[in-house]
Amino acid sequence: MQSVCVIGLGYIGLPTAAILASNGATVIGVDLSQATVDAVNRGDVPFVEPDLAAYVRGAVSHGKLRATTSPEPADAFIIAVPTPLTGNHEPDLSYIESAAAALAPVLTGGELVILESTVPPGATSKLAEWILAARPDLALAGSEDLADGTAVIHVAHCPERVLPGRIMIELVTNDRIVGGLTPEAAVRAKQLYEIFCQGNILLTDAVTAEMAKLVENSFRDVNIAFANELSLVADELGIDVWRLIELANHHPRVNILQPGPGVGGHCIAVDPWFIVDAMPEQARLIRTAREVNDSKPDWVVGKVREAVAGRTDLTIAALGLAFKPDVDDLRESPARKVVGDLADEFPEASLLVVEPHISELPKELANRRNVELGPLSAAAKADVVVLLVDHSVFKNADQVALGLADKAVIDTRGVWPRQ
Ligand code: SAJ
Repeated sequence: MQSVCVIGLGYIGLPTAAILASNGATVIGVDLSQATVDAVNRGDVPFVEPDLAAYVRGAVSHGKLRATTSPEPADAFIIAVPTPLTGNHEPDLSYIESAAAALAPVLTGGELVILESTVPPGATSKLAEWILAARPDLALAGSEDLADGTAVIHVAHCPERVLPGRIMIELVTNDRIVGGLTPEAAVRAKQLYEIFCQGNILLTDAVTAEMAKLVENSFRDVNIAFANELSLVADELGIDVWRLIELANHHPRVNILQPGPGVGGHCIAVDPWFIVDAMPEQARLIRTAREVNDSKPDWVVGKVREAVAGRTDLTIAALGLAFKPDVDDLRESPARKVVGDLADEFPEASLLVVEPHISELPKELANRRNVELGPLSAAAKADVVVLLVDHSVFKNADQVALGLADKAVIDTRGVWPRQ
């Protein structure tokens, strides 16, 4: 496997391209964005990820990594393009379809095509169909009744499972699952990942590999939904849900996760819908978990409504906008939804947002007359404090200086000592 063409130079594609190139492969990175292509060719990285810039710079300066806007011939292709959800919670595979259309003309036969994007079951087969529809002269390796001399391609799925912030480490150390449309495709994909992966590379079929990624994130979503449901039940009973969970977790076979204002990020809040969309009759628990977690921001807004008790001219401090602690990532963040809804519901109130990891509010909040970004100390003058993210800086805050004892406090993460 001398040359690899990586299609999609985002959070996964660019690190994968850079690590392959740093381990001796000749890599062509492909992205529709000319700005991304130019940045990579200068040795720059268009987003923040520890150590990635050094890998990209080194690979580009050694002539092992080059970026361009359309695929070029290579021994292997890795597709790492987005698979967003439509408004109806259906997967949008159009980026994969476009990638298939773009790479099909450069195939000559014998290539390995790997899909890395998170996808619904059956998408790897669909990818092969799209490629072969564009190139009827080619066939899938292992197909029955192949005429002598027919050029073939090998197609596999290898989902990424790295944690943003640790991508360059986890690409090397994590185990990987490789699912082939044929056993031979899986073996070939394993050989490619062996270039840089030191974890176990586990072989299976494509649909099982597709499901493995979705199941990992759905498992977490269902378990967080259980904790979020308990928070509603405990609130009605007038008991402390965090103490309840802490006590129950003393059982040797119980390990309940933590409730919060909802589930965010671009993975756990999205991937379970791929299973629900594929199997709506069977995936009842997975769907309900999504609904429980997605309804939690409304519940938090209801708690603020109770605390406000009809007053209009007041200050509400919202602590945190990120989707999880100690990051600046606001994607799918439930905190962001809570703040937007509070701004709508309390137009007369001043909303102070404290998010130490950003320097300006996201557009939909920056446009609001009654929302401003401020320092944590400013929360001291608020009437109501809503803690939405368990950032270390909030956990360690001086509660006396913030005057929390004299305010209505809605601590959605259970970080402050409770009565
Ligand atoms: N959350 C809770 N309570 C908890 C744990 C998490 O409310 O007890 C919330 C967080 O606040 C956050 C959301 O869940 O809003 C998701 O955070 P996370 O830390 O659980 O996961 P992600 O989205 O950063 O990364 C996940 C990981 N998947 C699993 O742990 C199964 C990661 O390994 C995957 O690579 C990543 O998704 C991905 O790319 O799919």
